[in-house]
Amino acid sequence: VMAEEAKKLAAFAAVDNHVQNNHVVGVGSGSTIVYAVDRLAQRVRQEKLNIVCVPTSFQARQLVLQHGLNLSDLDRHPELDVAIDGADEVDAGLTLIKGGGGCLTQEKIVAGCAKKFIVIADYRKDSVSLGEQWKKGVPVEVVPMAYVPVSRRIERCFGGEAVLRMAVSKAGPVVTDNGNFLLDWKFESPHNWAEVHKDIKMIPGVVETGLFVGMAERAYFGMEDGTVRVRD
Ligand code: DER
Repeated sequence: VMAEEAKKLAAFAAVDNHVQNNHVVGVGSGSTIVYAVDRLAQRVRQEKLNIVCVPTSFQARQLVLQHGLNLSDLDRHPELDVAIDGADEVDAGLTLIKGGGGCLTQEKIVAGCAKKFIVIADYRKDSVSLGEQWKKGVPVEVVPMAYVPVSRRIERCFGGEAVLRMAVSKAGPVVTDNGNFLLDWKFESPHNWAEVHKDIKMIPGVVETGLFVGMAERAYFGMEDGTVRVRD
């Protein structure tokens, strides 16, 4: 099957296996999550499910509203039953690179508030180690005034290149939903991702990294042969 169908397979499997009546559901960002929101809306209609959704971006908020799902937030629901989100790459130990869509900060906050964090992806994200398939690097959200010193510090301490993400449909840099800039750190070798995440997070000016270490409970991969592979 094509990648889009594979995304749909993973999304449906995750929603069907992990969302129950009266659940508070974290809704991720990106393209795969669209299929999950479709399925949520379908199940709400068919099963008369009573759920509320906490979005992780303006995009996710629009998806929830457009599908007529109940919109909520962390003020009302600081603890979620389940968060479902995509990933740019998943390694054998369920460490993720996220942030290809620039929404990593709110995604990580919501994922961290959920009892279960479930990842949905197509086969192109299914790697043994990070960097095998995803070549755009690790996104790092930074306070705009600090992006140059932060970029230099990352390159000096960890190698590779940390590049300011420039917008396509807007002049200048991408500005996140939180009003910040993004660096894409194109690392050159495998790292101890838990360590490098903590080190980068401590650099003054860094808001969040796209390394999700020890957060995901399970990943569903839609495969090319139409099956769904599960990684715990
Ligand atoms: O930007 C993000 O973190 C998205 O969740 C991304 O990691 C997955 O987006 P996709 O489902 O469009 O591949």
